[in-house]
Amino acid sequence: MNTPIRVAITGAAGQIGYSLLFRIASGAMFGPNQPVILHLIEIPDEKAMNALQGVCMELDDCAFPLLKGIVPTSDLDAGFQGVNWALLVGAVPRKAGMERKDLLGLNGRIFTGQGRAIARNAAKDVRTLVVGNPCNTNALIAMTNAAGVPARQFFAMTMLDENRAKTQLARKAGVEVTAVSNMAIWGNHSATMYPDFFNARITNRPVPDVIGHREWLEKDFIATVQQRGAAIIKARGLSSAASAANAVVDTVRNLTTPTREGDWFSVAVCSDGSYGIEKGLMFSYPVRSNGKDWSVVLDVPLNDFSKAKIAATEAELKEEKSMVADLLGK
Ligand code: NAX
Repeated sequence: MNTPIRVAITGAAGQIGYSLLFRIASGAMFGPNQPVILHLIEIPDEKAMNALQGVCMELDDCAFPLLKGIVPTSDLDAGFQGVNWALLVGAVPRKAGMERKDLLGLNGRIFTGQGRAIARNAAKDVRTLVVGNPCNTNALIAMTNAAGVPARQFFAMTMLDENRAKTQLARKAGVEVTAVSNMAIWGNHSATMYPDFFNARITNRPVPDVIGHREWLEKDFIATVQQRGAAIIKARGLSSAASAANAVVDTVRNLTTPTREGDWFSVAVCSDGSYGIEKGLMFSYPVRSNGKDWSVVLDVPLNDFSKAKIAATEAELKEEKSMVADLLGK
C-alpha cells in the first residue's frame, strides 16, 4: 500500500462536501490503491461544526478501506498541515441585494488567509484547486498570498462547465458522451466562459461538421452551458452539488493521470501570456497532463468568433482582479 495522501477540503459540511468526501474516501479520486487522510475544514460556528461531526460519523459508518484518518477542524494551520491537495470549496453564497463586488471582497478575504495557511503548513508538493466562487479570482488571491508555493500548483475549476458542454453536444448529435473530446472552456467560470465548440470533436470530427446547425451552436449551446448553474438552482431550489463534486474528482484525476493522445481538458491556471491573455490571471485553457505536470495546449486555432468570446471573458477577469487589488499578495 502507498503512503496516504493528505487532502484538505474546506466547506466540508456544505452541499458539495457532502458528495465529494465520500467519492474521495471510496478511491474515486486517487484510485483503488491509494489511501487518504481527509482534513475537513469548516468555519468555527456551532452549527457548521455539528454538521461536520455528523459527516465524520457517516464517513466512519462507511468503513472505507482507503480512509486512514479524518482531521475535522476550524483551525487553518491544523487543517492544512502536511496536505498534498487543498480543495477550497467553502465560500459564502451570494445573497439577495449583494453586488458582485461585495461577494468578491467577502470571499476574497477567506482566500488570503487560506493562501497564507497553505504556504505555512502544506507539503511542498501541495496542489490547490479552488471551487468556491468566484473561483478564478479566489484562486488568484490564494495563489498570490501563498508565498513560496509555485503558481503552477494553483488551479480553479471549470470542469463542470466542460462536462455540461460535452453532454449537450452528445445529446444534439445523438451519440454517447464518450464520443465527445477536445472540449475546451476558455476563461472565467461565470456567464462569460467560452465553451469552444469549433475545436471540440465528435468521434474525432469537428463538432460544426457533425452538428451542422451553426446557429444552435453559436447561440443555444453556449447559452445553455453558460446558464446551466442558474437552471439547476431554478429546478432544484439549490445550486449544483453532486455534479460539482464529480467535476472536482474529474479535475484531480485529469491532473494526475496522463491525458489521452490528442485530447485535452479544461482547468483554470495562472496565465503565462499564452494566447495573449494577461500574465498572472487565472484563466481556463485547454490543458494536457503527463500525470505529474501539466501544460497549456498551444496550437489550438482560434477564429474571430472565438477570439471575441475569449476577449470578453478575459476583460471580466481583469475587472474582477482590479476589484480585489487590495487582497493580492506578491
Ligand atoms: P454550501 O453553502 O452548501 O457550503 C459551503 C460550506 O462552506 C458551508 O458549510 C460553510 O460553513 C463553509 N464555509 C464558508 N466559509 C468558509 C471558510 N472560510 N472556511 C471553511 N469553510 C467555509 O455551498 P456549496 O453548494 O457546497 O458550494 C460551495 C461553493 O462552490 C460556492 O461558492 C459555490 O458557488 C461554488 N460552486 C462552484 C462551482 C464551480 O464549478 N467552480 C460549481 C458549483 C458551486 O456553485
